[in-house]
Amino acid sequence: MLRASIRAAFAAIVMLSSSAAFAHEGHNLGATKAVGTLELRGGFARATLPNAPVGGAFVTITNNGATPDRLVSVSSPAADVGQIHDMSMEGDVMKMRQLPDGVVIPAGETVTLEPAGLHIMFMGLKQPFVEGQTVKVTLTFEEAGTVDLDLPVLGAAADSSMPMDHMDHAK
Ligand SMILES: [Cu+2]
Repeated sequence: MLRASIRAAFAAIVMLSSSAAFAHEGHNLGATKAVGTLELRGGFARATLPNAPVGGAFVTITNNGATPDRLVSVSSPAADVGQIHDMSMEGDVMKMRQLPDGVVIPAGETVTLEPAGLHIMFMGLKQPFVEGQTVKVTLTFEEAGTVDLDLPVLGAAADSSMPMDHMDHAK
């Protein structure tokens, strides 16, 4: 009895630590892709619950060029609408807002879209994002043009950083 529960606890720890290690080493993250002077790496989407209306996607963008570029739009065949969002603390409350002008990628700099920060939000999901599968995403940049990514779907652990009002906004 005791032995069984110790074993279960140990297995849970091993699972947790191995998935964390994988994420760190980038094994689970999307392939690096270049478009124009931009390099995109470490992309992923977050698993969603069945019937969840929204899902988040994240990627790191480096601009190796001498002029700024701008991420102007996002889309996916898996969702009706893609938006670019920012998240910030207002007092004790996490607030989310759409960035209608997109995100500037300054020359020579890296912008990271990540949980609890800038992110891509898909609304009207046609099916849930399932861990282990991939989501096709198209990013459009002002200068560099469009780039297609196959984002691996990672577990929903970081969803705890997503505020509940996420479900309501931008409807
Ligand atoms: Cu959002």
